[in-house]
Amino acid sequence: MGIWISRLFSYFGDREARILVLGLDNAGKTTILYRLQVGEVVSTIPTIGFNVETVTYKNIKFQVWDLGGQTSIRPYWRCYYPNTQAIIYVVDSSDTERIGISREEFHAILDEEELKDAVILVYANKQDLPNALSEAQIAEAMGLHDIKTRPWAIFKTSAIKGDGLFEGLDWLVNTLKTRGR
Ligand SMILES: Nc1nc2c(ncn2[C@@H]2O[C@H](COP(=O)(O)OP(=O)(O)O)[C@@H](O)[C@H]2O)c(=O)[nH]1
Ligand SMILES: [Mg+2]
Repeated sequence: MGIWISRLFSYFGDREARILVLGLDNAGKTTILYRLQVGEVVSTIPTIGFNVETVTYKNIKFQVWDLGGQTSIRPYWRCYYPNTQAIIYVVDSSDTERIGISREEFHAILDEEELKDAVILVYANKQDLPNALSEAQIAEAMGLHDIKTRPWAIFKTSAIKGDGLFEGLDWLVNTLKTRGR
C-alpha cells in the first residue's frame, strides 16, 4: 500500500470521504482499483441494476461504476454522491471512436450539483497502446480547459504497467490538502 493512502487518511481524519472512479466501460477503472491496492474490492449488484465496486480504507470509500448506457438507472447514481471529495475520471486513450461519448458523460457528471466541489483527476489511460492519444489530445477532446471553478489535472497512465497512477494520486492528495476542506 502506498504512502498516499495514509496521507489521504491523515487529511480526512475521521470524516467520511468518498472518491468516485468513473468513465465508460473498458476504460480501465476496475484494473486501476486493484492496482491501488487499498484493500479488498467488493462488488455489489443492487436491485436497481448497475454494478458498483467498492474498496474501503478506514472511512474512505473508493467507488467505481461504468458511465454510459441505460439512462433509466442514472437517478440512482445520486445515492453515491454525498461526501464525494474527488472524482477520478478514466479515459481509454485508444478509444477515439467513443471519446465524444466519454466527454458528454464527463460533463454530465461535472454538472451534478452534489459533485460541484469535487476535485477532478483525469487519467488518460492505456498509454502503452500505440494508437493512444496524447495527454494534450485527451485534455482537448474532453474539454478540460472549460473547467474553471475547481481544481483539475490530467495524468497519462498505463494501468496495466502501473505507470502514472501514483503521480496522479499525489497531485490529488496535495490538492485536497491545499484546499483544506
Ligand atoms: N493495454 C492496456 N490495457 C488496459 C489498461 N488498463 C486496462 N486495460 C485492459 O482494458 C480492459 C478493460 O479494463 P477494466 O479495468 O475492466 O475496465 P473498466 O470497464 O473501466 O472497469 C481489460 O482487458 C484490461 O486489461 C492499460 O493501461 N493498457
Ligand atoms: Mg469495471
